[in-house]
Amino acid sequence: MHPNGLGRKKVLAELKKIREQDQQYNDGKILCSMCTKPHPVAEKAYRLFLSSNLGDPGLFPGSVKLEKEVISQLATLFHGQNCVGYLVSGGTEANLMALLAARNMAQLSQPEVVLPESAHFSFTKICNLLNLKPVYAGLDSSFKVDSSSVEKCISKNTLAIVGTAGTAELGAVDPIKELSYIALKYNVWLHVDAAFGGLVIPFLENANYKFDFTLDSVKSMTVDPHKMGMAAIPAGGIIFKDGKALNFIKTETPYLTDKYQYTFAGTRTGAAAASAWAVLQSLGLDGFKKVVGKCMKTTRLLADGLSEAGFKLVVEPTLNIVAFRSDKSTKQLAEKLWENGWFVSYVPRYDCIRIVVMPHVNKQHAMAVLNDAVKLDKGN
Ligand code: 0PR
Repeated sequence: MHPNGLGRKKVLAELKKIREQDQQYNDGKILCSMCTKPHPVAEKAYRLFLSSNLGDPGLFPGSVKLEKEVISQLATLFHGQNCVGYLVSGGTEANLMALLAARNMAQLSQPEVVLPESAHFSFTKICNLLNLKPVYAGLDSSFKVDSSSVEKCISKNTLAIVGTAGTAELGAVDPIKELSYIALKYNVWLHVDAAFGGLVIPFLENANYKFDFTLDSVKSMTVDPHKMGMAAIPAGGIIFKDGKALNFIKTETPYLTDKYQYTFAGTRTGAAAASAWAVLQSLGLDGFKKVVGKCMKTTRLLADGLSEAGFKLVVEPTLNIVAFRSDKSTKQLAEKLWENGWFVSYVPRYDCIRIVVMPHVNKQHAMAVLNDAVKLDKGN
């Protein structure tokens, strides 16, 4: 720290310079991210609620109202009634809260959770923290979890099954309805990780994925406004079908304005609730349909272009994620794309390049990365 302080002007000038070291979504070169530039209304809303703390609800009833409304609007999107939930730091914490509730409710001495091989790595952290044994179920040829494999993984120690509605690597939507039957048969909790897909799938045209609260066994869902919800980070969402779940995750907070807290984090910014709320309210269902429609159109264009150029798609895209391979070294191509300023992911599990077509990625960006991929692959 500087002994006399540098003063606001100098500090801000310095910060502006440092910020230039970060990549900017607007450049359209960030193709490996499930986050995006916050919607302009989200930015404004965030600033308005910068000092609000959802960790002490009695002081910030306005912010609490926004959080409740965001959860209720998301729950409605998934046909839930009387659901409860919170806005947390992200999908990781949302998934953690779901499995914490399931674990504490089941009270098994050697608890296990059945996870698809494609489950997000947050579950590895969560199993570690909660002392759960992960039991991995295999995938089918389109990279969705194979429900017969899930059933084989069930034992007397199973407390929950996890299904993903929009996997992080390929955007695959697990057969949640089939998982729901299995969960019902063995009386275990079904958690749906729709961190990414939750704000894509309901707005797809001609798609009919069943993954919501109308399925009996779905007890909790993760859906993140800071991904396709275009809210400012940190805005993850956890929704429980039944308020009773909260009894299993409550902690006494005797001297606070509320006597119990249900989230893992104590201090939580109300700005996240405001920014998520602002986007949901301002875009509405039609606005989301347009955003998702545009992302899907660009996804299709990119996928078709890559196929025509001789690349192999790992799978036909279901959501706004394209995964492809080269006949030559895919890993090297990914490295070359990075050297040329295209921030794509290389996914070792499938030996593929993954491009997430978020709202900041337009048709021109897609065509430009396609052209560069073709050029760079030739020299590979
Ligand atoms: N569940 C799913 C299905 C996810 O895709 C993710 C994150 C999570 C849970 C965890 O969410 P949080 O990261 O909010 O805790 N998916 C992205 C991924 O792993 C996270 C991400 C976002 C990574 C932006 C990079 C990046 O630039 O790809």
